[in-house]
Amino acid sequence: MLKLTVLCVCVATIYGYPSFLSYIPNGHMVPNPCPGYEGTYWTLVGHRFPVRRQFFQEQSDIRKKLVAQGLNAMDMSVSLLNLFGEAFKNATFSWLKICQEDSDGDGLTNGQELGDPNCEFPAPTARLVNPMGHPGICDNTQADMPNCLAPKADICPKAPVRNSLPVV
Ligand SMILES: [Ca+2]
Repeated sequence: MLKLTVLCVCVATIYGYPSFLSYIPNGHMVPNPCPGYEGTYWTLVGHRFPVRRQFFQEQSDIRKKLVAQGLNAMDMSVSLLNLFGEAFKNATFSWLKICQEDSDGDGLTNGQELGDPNCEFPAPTARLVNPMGHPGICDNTQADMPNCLAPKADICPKAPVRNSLPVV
């Protein structure tokens, strides 16, 4: 049982490791499109959670639920990936295999969303532009999204609580 637990932690941690961001264009500057998170980045692009703190909290919560139900915790890492992360994993972490896909169904290719519209990354001559969206969340503001697979309402974490100054 101890070996299984260690393996589960390793698998989940590997998929959350930031080095995967270097496998995709502009991986460190993907905007967080969720309400209340304006101006921040989704630092774990392939995951359902934008930052490591939320990732590890969710990982811990899922582990506790699975253990309480007597279930196998091996499914934990899969459930923490978003649609883009699943596609990336299924493509054996090859950007060029999924660049032309629209993982979240919002009408923009993954390449358009991450600033590699011509799918040239990781070539040194790749002409990258700033990312225009998140490849795992429907955030196309230029068109309707009838084929959306990942609506913000289902993906976005709760808006952070802002500290406010007392009214004097
Ligand atoms: Ca998107």
